[in-house]
Amino acid sequence: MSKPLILIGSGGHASVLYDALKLSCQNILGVVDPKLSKNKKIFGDCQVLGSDKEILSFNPLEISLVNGIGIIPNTVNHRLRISNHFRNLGYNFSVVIHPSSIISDNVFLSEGVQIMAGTIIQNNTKIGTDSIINTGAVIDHDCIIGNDCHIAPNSTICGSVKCGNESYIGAGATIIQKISIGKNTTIAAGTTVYKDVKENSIIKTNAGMIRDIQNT
Ligand code: JB2
Repeated sequence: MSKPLILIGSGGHASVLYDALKLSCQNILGVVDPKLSKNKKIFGDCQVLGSDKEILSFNPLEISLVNGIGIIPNTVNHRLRISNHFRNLGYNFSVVIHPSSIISDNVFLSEGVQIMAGTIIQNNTKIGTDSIINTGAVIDHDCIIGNDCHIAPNSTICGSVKCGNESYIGAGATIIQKISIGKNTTIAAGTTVYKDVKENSIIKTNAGMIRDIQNT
């Protein structure tokens, strides 16, 4: 039996996670967010527990956390900061899997991975800690997705792609087979990537071809 859960954050990403958790019949104790008043309801019927310090009143062995703060370019550190803070206090982060996703039995999902509605993940793929595989994304066979990545809605990662830590693959982007994407890289929405990308790059779209690689 899985542990009761506390969801951190109450923005758009958290609301989508809440639906996925409810559909998979998880026991959700409530949401923490410093901007919300305690004992109110959010997302329809979810209890607001208060600010992050409320988590400390729960034994880390008896609950799990869900990081509801999303990853958009330049914000990854905030999500990371929250995860690191609570892991250092002994809490763990639950894997979230929307029941409509299709995931091969031979896929490795690390702690805190979040798999949203309608995703497909094929055989022998590995997803790193806390990464988000967002709505309708497809990740084919033999891929390695690093830690703290966001594979945004409707993006397509073909077979045997490697994606470094803290990388962001924008909505509708396509990465063709056997490509390596370096860590901390942003692939803009709609871009098609045909060749390897160095770490710390920003790839922008131009009719599906790589136009611009800018080292930051
Ligand atoms: O330290 C914090 C904290 N800092 C911000 N602790 C807690 N418990 N919550 C925190 N927050 C809360 O995160 C904010 O008060 C806010 O409720 C939430 C961020 O919400 P926002 O809607 O701005 O972003 P998001 O992270 O939910 O969604 C982004 O990323 C998703 C992946 C958006 O860009 C979405 O469009 C995207 N789908």
